[in-house]
Amino acid sequence: MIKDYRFPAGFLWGSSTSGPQSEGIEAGDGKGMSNWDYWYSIEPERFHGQIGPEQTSTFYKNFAQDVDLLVETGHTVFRTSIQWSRLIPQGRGEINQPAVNFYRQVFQAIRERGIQLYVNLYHFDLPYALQEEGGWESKEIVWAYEAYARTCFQLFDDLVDRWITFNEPIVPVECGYLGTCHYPAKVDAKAAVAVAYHTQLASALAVQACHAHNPDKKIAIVLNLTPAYAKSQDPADQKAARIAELFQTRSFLDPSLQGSYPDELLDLLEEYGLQPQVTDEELEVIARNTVDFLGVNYYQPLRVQAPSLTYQEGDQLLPDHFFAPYDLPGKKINPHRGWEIYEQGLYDIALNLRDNYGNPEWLVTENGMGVEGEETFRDQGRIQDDYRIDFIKGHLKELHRGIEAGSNCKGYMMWTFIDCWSWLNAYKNRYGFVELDYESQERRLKKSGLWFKDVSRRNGFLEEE
Ligand code: BGP
Repeated sequence: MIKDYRFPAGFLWGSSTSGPQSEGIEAGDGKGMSNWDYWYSIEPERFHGQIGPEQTSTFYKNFAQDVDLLVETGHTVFRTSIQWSRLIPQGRGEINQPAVNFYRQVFQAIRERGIQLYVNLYHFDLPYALQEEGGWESKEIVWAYEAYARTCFQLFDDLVDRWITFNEPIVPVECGYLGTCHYPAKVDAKAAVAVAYHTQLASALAVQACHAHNPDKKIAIVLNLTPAYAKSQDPADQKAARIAELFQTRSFLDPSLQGSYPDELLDLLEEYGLQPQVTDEELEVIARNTVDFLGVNYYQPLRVQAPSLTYQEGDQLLPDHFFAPYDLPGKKINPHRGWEIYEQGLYDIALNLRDNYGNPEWLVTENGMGVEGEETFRDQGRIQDDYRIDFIKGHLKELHRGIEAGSNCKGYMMWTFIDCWSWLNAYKNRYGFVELDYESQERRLKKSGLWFKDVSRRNGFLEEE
């Protein structure tokens, strides 16, 4: 039997990228140093192949050609981000005029093709000058971010369909303050909590500023909603999953959508002496400025079990004291990235939003498959990435099921339209609908790019089942 996976009228099809992963740095472009640029300058060996953030997929130079590729791959929506360090090189104060020209040209080019444009203000990239002042550990950065957000609304609001405050704000918390794969790569739970709180406050201030600038404009936050699945029904495993979800998901989801933090999370912070410094006014700002819609990035589930580590007074507090990873036997996996593939996670997210968060409007803002050595799949000049098509299809089927069950999802954006630079992994894993020949900078459509155009045109796909 052939099943028609058709999506609701007006459903948006596209992809996401970020400024720091796509633009690159050109001589004379006036860009200031970001935390990534700085980290690469002092520890290039941390970056795969020692390829740093200045050598990304050269969107700064080639955006006109890349925007054509958006059309060729059926985009009706596209998300990118402004680099704070490009627009305001020192984080505060002077604006870099070439950056204004660049972003206006890019945004105009996208809109002229009838593609909806979602612009994110922050994708893991802080101007280094602000990092030196303490980065997100310092509340001062919140006000600097608010001023930056206001500047963006003033300069670009006429060209932007929808705004986004932050991409995956829990990631810099986890990776930069509880782990070591983002700068400043230190492990300090109290600092991690302060960073998370300051980011949430900054997000709410940007929502407020966006609406003050243009009451009709919608603004979201993008969260990696990784559902936490317990190893078993055992109460200790169940508790571990609940706490993992509190830390990794609900710490931003609840304040962003409902305006307040879960009591259980606040109790835990108090129990371990981790509370950040908050004022009633700040909590009021968070309460009053929830987002208009939500972006959801989904790659993999989080499988957890009861922790094996017990916290002793004086220990460095770690997530491992609350939950331990659980390796599900026989799981489906993308071996290149080491991430489990669990399509049903998207359905579970859809229902969680429907049932526990008042069924807000949301979009999938990232989902994708990074593969190493894709050139081995080249046949007659084109990368035949059937694995990527299967990956997307599998997730779209679960999304379709969630939408049929009433969840309010309005679009799907893949990560990403062209192979791009990826933080510490640089160009190891390729994600694009379009192949980037790193040496020649030549762009070539992959099979998935052609397939996606067809999906977008027919607003879904047919599948023999
Ligand atoms: C998300 C980020 C993206 C992108 C993607 C793929 O978490 O928002 O910036 O990088 O993951 O992950 P990676 O690049 O680490 O393979």
